[in-house]
Amino acid sequence: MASYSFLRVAVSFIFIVTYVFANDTLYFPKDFLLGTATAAYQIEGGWNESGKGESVWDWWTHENPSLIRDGSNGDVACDSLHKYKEDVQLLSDLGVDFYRFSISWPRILPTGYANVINQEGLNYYKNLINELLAKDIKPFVTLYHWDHPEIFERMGGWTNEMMVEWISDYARVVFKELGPKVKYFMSINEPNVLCGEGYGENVKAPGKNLGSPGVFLCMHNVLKAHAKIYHIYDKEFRKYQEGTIGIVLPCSGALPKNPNDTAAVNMHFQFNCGWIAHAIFSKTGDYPEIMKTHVADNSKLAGFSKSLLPELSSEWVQYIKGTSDFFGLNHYTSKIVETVPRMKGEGWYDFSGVKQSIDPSWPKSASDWLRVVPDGFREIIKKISKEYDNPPIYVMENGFSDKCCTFDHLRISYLYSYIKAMLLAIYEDGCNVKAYAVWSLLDNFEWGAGYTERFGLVNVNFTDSNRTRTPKWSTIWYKNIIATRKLTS
Ligand code: NCW
Repeated sequence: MASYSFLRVAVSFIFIVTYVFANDTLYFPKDFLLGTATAAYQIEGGWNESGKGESVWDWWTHENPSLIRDGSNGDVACDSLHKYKEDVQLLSDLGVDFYRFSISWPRILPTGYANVINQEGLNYYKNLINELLAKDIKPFVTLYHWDHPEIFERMGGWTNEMMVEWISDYARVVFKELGPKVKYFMSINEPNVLCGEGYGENVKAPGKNLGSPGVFLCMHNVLKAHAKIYHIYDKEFRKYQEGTIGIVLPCSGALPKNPNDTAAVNMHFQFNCGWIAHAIFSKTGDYPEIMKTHVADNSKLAGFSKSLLPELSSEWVQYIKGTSDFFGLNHYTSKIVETVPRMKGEGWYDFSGVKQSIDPSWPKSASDWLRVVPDGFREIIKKISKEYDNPPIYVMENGFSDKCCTFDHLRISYLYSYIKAMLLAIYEDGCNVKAYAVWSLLDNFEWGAGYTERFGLVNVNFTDSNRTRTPKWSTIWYKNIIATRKLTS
């Protein structure tokens, strides 16, 4: 009996392997979801229309045009506030299963607070969702993609723990108003980038430039905010709305300089991905142990009497643990890492004690930070799966930037190699990846890079007041992938 079962398993295995890998073709698993992503400030425009209040990004770009590479802003962006029907038609032509977009908090709550709801702003999202559903496209809604109401920044923004309450009140309004038609929510996009570049440095709004202490404090409050948002959904809405909710983390890959230096890979992971992920997805919760020790030691060496990493009380550790139904992963690129005794630099990443570099032969994109390293994608998916007991992984962003062109063959080859790496992680490594989104549907306002770096499947003409959209070659390529549910070289 036992040997029969073994034979059956072996034959099925050979069949699956032959089927999947024949002709170098990889099929997407059944029920796998394919989509694209955008974010409110990057595409909507209408910065002071529809009763919207001022966001921190409105304020930042208006105050500091010299900090944006081309001096631009998101005042009009892709004008999706007015052109959302055209966007949904593009999505429908692509054939996507889902569309990930974010809600502008000050468009719904112009004063920031939940006691004044802007019906016109709310209607914009209701109309967008209805349009998507009419075309059989699932809305994936991010509550917060960095554009909080400016009023809160005057009170310290994410360095003020009151943000946990303010964003929770906002989340409750979104769940109540939009939740009946939305089954996939994401709380917060990329805490590390928000806190690192917006609070530690002067690269993104609000440009607080507070160094490492500011980053640690911001991350601490963002983590608590996420947990509270999750519990609100879980306790007050899930029963009636039957949806899912998770956080989206930016996890870059790491390849060791010295093949035996697994410590460097792990250290990089814990400081990059694990910082938030360990508290939410691990069995013990809390910040990663290695991070607590390392930051405490380095804080001492730097002359601080207490670790710069704030402590999570045992109540908070319990409250935060388990607060994500899926692992939302944004991944673009990787680094080469090596262990060094102690970094002397003051940069916020330097606290990790890992030296990062790149291989100059890795193909470039238009973004300094983005090199093409598909193996790193497979590795990071494996690491997340191993570290957190194989959670469902939703890849919520992956994409490539260039400067122009509708014949975007470099984007196609990037997407091909990354999707292949992901499918190998599923089939060969047993990882539980369930969804994948290309960043982005449209060329859009790329934060500090303005309109100089383009991530879109669809070209947008930013000099034309109509913001004409022209699908690139990658649209045709991705449409074929979605239609056939397979990746062929
Ligand atoms: S800036 C950034 N992005 C781009 C942005 O358009 C989107 O809104 C974000 O979610 C594309 O995806 C995210 N990420 C900054 C990543 C910096 C990572 C540095 C990695 C070094 C290895």
